[in-house]
Amino acid sequence: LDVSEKVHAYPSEKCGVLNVTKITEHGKKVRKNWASTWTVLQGSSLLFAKGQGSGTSWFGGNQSKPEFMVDLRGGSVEWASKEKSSKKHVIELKTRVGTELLIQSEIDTVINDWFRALSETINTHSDE
Ligand code: I3S
Repeated sequence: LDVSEKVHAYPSEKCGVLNVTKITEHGKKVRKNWASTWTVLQGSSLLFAKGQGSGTSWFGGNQSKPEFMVDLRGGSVEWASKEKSSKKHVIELKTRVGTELLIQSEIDTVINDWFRALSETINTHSDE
């Protein structure tokens, strides 16, 4: 399934606006570029669409497709160390293919819920 098919094939378990930046791609460090990002957890996939402030139109049709997707299977999450970011409440997500993302919200309940959801997803799909 490609990304847009996936969106329709599985119900979304969780979605919201988070601050996201990639820090590593295929094991290589990349420059941080924090962006407010509409984030959707769907099955074992995490989908991102940039610049969707409210996010409500995202599922409305083809006008705005996910820009980036990571497979959570075989990945890991942990709270980022101070060396990784000066921001508060930062999750470090590592994927099996060597992509690392930082995911942040100013709202601690929001980021705690995401931490739990991502951890549970990774654990649930750990034997795939
Ligand atoms: O880890 P760094 O390099 O200190 O990350 C900061 C920079 O990416 C900075 O951008 P420029 O170096 O392009 O000006 C960002 O504006 C900061 O937000 C980054 O640090 P935090 O600690 O916010 O992740």
